Amino acid sequence: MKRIKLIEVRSELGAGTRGASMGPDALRVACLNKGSDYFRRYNSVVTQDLNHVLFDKTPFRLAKHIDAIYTVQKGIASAVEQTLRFGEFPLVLAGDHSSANATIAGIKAAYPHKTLGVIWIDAHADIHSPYTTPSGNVHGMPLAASLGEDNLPCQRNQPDADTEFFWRRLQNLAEPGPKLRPEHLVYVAVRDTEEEENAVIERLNIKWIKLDEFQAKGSRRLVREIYEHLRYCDLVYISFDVDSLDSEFSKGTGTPVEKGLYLSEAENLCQDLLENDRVVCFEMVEINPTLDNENTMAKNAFNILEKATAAIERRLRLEEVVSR
Ligand code: 5AB
Ligand code: MN
Ligand code: MN
Ligand code: MN
Repeated sequence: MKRIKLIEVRSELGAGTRGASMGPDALRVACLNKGSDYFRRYNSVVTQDLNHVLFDKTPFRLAKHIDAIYTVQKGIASAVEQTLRFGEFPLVLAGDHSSANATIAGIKAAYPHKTLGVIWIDAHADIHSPYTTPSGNVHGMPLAASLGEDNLPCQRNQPDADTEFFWRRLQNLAEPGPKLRPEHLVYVAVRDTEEEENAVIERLNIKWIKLDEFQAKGSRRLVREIYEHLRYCDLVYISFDVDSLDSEFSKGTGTPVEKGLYLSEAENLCQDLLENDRVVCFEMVEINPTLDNENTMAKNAFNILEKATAAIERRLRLEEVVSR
């Protein structure tokens, strides 16, 4: 790959709290205040957002605004696909985490015959479906969409036909069928899940690295174990929800959770993970400056982003030397 391309997704339709669509802009403000040239260095593309529909009441109680989310996701998937086809590294900065289903679909569209691994760094498992969701917020569902999983054994809601129609569209975004296999997914720092999620994680035998294990083994060793688990994957995508951080450092996000990653732990983790040359995409999501004080969340996240980006740059330079 030649260079990094930023994909900014200013949508918050999948979140339960308003304001995350300003997350990418909050990162820009953090960058300016730090005197960094980050956002000048990289080309960026902004995908279509439909935040104006938030002023309308959504008829989809079990997947709020799923019709508009589907349109937004088509835009994200195609931006990610184009970027990869152009030989660039898509770095996605998104509002709410429902974007990840589209990012995954975009990667699969660019590489239909390759096996994709996903490393999910989050306080939440995001594996609900309209059949199990406690909130109707689609940012809690992206992995179930990518896995093609409804979790019917744990069903507790009955979505109407229109909701089911759009849910199938999300599951079949870009190309028909599941984009991810459960054995190719790894959770890191996930610590706030519902019973239905625990059951599906167990049924699908998804690898789940909890915080105490991370802290006992350290980033380097765990990263080796993660890639050992993903050894059959040709490509890897890393999804970073800022609520993976301890709530002390993540007040500016919709669903902060205590007992999370420390800032330096997240920096090291992202840096070590991104040194692997199978990683083709990184995503950072869920910064909400309207819930914050002095833009602290974005400042913290921007430091992580700079470390992660530096690791990607080192790799791209190495690849260039090797290919010469
Ligand atoms: B996030 C919850 N499981 O489904 C739900 O922030 C929270 O993208 C989802 O990880 C959090 O509403 C979604 C209770
Ligand atoms: Mn999430
Ligand atoms: Mn989360
Ligand atoms: Mn969140």
